[in-house]
Amino acid sequence: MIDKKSPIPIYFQIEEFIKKQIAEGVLYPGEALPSEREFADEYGISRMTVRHGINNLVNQKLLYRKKGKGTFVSWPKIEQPLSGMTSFTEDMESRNMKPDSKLLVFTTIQASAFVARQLQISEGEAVYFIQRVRLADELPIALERTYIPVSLVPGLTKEVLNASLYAYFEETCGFTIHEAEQTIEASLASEEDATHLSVPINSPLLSIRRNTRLLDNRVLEVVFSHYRGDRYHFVTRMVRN
Ligand code: 16G
Repeated sequence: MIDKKSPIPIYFQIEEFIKKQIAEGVLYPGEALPSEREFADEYGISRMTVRHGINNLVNQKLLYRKKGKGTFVSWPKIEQPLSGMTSFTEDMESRNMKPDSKLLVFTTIQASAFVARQLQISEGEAVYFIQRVRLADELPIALERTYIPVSLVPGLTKEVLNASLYAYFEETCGFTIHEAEQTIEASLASEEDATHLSVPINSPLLSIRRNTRLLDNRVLEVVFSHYRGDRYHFVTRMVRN
């Protein structure tokens, strides 16, 4: 595995070796790496060299350290294309990950002026306020705050919110979800974000607002989501014209 006679630096060979083990699934996300000493002893190299290679992979975010516990394999980032309009459930299922939701709040409130403007309804109209932690393979990915006009979906229940909202809109309500406007910006985790997303306070997040419209132009939802910056990235393909 490690060729000491090769002109390729040994720390780099260690990096490549660990990367290969991750790619081939020998090492899987969340798994602890052998200690630097074990590596060094096994391949007859110095711990300094092992640390050099591992540090590089920590800097590339392929590995992460937990104080006093060791070095672990990171989870690959979830990639969301910005072309098609998908639901969280679809995003995760297309990656063979198990989507889940933890419902924190489900209540009916009167739309504030701000929410009313977002939903294009009158101030004071009844809206659902839903707060959910979205999980993939049991790990928290995003904290969503959703507002939906009650008049659009008067029959919404708690049970629906444990599964896919979009599936409910389309299959049960017979709606045609047509388009959305989405904004994405950087933010830092508040105490509440940190608690629900299992990240330290002030960790980088992606704050997303999505206003979704039905085919008849009514606004179905406005959703404010906080995605973990270490687990999610967006990809867009562009054509130059
Ligand atoms: C995504 C949407 C959110 C929508 C949800 C429905 C973003 C930024 N947001 O999370 O607007 O409400 O999907 O997901 O992508 P569901 O059908 O799994 O409940």
